[in-house]
Amino acid sequence: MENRHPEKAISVLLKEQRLYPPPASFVKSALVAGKAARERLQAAAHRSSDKFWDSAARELRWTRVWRKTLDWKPPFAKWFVGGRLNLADNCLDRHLDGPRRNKAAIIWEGEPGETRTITYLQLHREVCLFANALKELGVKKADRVAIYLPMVPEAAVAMLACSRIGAVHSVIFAGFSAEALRERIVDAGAKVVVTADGGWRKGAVVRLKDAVDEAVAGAPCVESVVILRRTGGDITVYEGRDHWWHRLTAKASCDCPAEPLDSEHPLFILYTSGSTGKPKGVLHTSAGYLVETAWTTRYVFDLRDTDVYWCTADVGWVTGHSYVVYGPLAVGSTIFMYEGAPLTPHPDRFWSMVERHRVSVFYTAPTAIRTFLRLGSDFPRRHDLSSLRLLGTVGEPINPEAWSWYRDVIGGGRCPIVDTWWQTETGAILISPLPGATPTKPGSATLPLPGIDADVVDKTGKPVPLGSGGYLVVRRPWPAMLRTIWGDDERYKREYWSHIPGLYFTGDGARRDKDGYFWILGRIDDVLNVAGHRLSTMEIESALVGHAFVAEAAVVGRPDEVLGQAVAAFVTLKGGRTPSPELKEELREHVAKAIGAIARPSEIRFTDSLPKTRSGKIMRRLLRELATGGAIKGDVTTLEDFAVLARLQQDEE
Ligand code: 7RM
Repeated sequence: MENRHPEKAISVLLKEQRLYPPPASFVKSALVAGKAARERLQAAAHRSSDKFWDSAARELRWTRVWRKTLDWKPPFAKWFVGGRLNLADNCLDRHLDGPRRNKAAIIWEGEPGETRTITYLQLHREVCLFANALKELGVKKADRVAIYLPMVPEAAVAMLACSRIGAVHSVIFAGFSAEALRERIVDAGAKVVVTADGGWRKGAVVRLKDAVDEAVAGAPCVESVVILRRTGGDITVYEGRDHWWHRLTAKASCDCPAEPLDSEHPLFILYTSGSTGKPKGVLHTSAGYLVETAWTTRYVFDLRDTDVYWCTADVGWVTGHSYVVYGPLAVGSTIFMYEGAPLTPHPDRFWSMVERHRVSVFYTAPTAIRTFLRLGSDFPRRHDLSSLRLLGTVGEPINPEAWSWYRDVIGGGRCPIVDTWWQTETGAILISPLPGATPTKPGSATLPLPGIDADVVDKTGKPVPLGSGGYLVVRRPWPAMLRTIWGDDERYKREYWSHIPGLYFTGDGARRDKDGYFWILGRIDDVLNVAGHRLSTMEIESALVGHAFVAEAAVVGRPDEVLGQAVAAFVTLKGGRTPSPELKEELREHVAKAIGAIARPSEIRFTDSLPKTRSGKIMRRLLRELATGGAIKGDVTTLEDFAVLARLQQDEE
């Protein structure tokens, strides 16, 4: 790719000057309150990161205490060496001796509208039953179990049942096709697949079992399929191979001691798309992962026992692993979980749920926020959102326009926003405000959390001066980091540890401002070079979205004889706005004014939607190929809506 050299310093042209101190009412009772408290934590972690993580680790229940905090043989890390614990024990059993015993662990709402509340005691029982059912199917320690379920409580039950007996789960997002599913099942060598007859999405049933049948036909490693009855639809049950969840658990004992597992026992594989070809199976292990997800859940979301916490991510993504299931349950929180689509049956579905369940902490993705912004403020304003006290975002840089709308319309101006930067590979949040202690700037993930040594460097690993752009790296290992790529240590070394000598390379470009705040510029592949100027696609997009008519924008570079690269922008308009040549011109000028003439798009294309992955990330690679006039090549299995691609290609003609 031609854009891999931001060491020349990414031109940083957008100026976001606003600074929001944590609201005083929030600071009053925050877990980390005020700058001094944050600096004390930071300093302690800096003096001895081992001691810092040791004390975080002591918050968990261990069956054997670790000998050594970190064993680092670059690039392979082991954390809490010699220790033993069990994740399900920490997420469930540990809470049963105190007041959390009968507290709601999960409050769930299905898309058709039914609700369920499951206490910690009940969840523990369900997990034990299902763990015994897995054992009955021959699942042993370290065996892989594929989970292909909708957002129902049983998804969490299945994950926790695996971790209870030391099986390794591989959750595959229920929106993936049979082929994507087969590829992941085979790569992991899964023995059992856990699925449902179907799930509800946008008022229709997604036929999960059909996809599993097709996938398993090409996956000889699979011995058994477990089917949860969710929609009650017609499916084929293959005698001998297939088992109903409710039949297995009806026969199972509810007595299932949690298996004490080595700190480095593999916990899960999660596939993430690489830049080319085969998806990467990111491997996470037990103790370090739980120590850091629990710590960040408590302190980034400032969680207490009275909160109702809602992270809108699907369990098929890392956010669903770390911040729907493991982190929140480890700290004994009440999780709200929703099965379906955000606008079903009405565009105010989310706000109605916030109101009815009194959600207090809400964590979602910028793409969702932009969707709501586009629909207008009337929908949230119909509901009482006063229960909210903290908002979070993850997944992409958030443009200041969406940030302000989120703060004012959803948060009523009183909720701090935590913009959390992390990756499937990092396992836990690494860069984020502490909501009672870090002043925020719209669009910045602010500062690395205590214990995290992140930096912005050039190709040789030298820090770039404040204000310039470069590569986002992490210098020292952290407990929840990936341990390898499943079955491919070489790829692990190559992808993460070979770009910049001795440092973990995130694949993201970033800059730090004069206060040391981190501004994520997006994937390095998304950085443009226009006439020798490094431009961040995100900054141009942000400028476009700053125009009153624009809902969403995606910017890519296309080769240009004169400029090196020319800026091509794909733009969707807000409801009621119509495309016109005049508007194109206006938008080009708008960008030139906001950023500078250098960033003025050579080309603007209006479209009714953008190609996205199912987690909401814009697939710029596809747009780049379109803008370059070429055919779409390479992996499109992660694309959410194939019709978008067809429409975009049609717009061409
Ligand atoms: C959690 C998750 C990781 C990539 C990462 C970034 C981008 C994530 C932010 C962000 C700017 C953020 N895992 N990213 N969070 N960019 N600000 N707060 O999304 O593996 O699916 O993606 O997402 O490019 O490298 S992920």
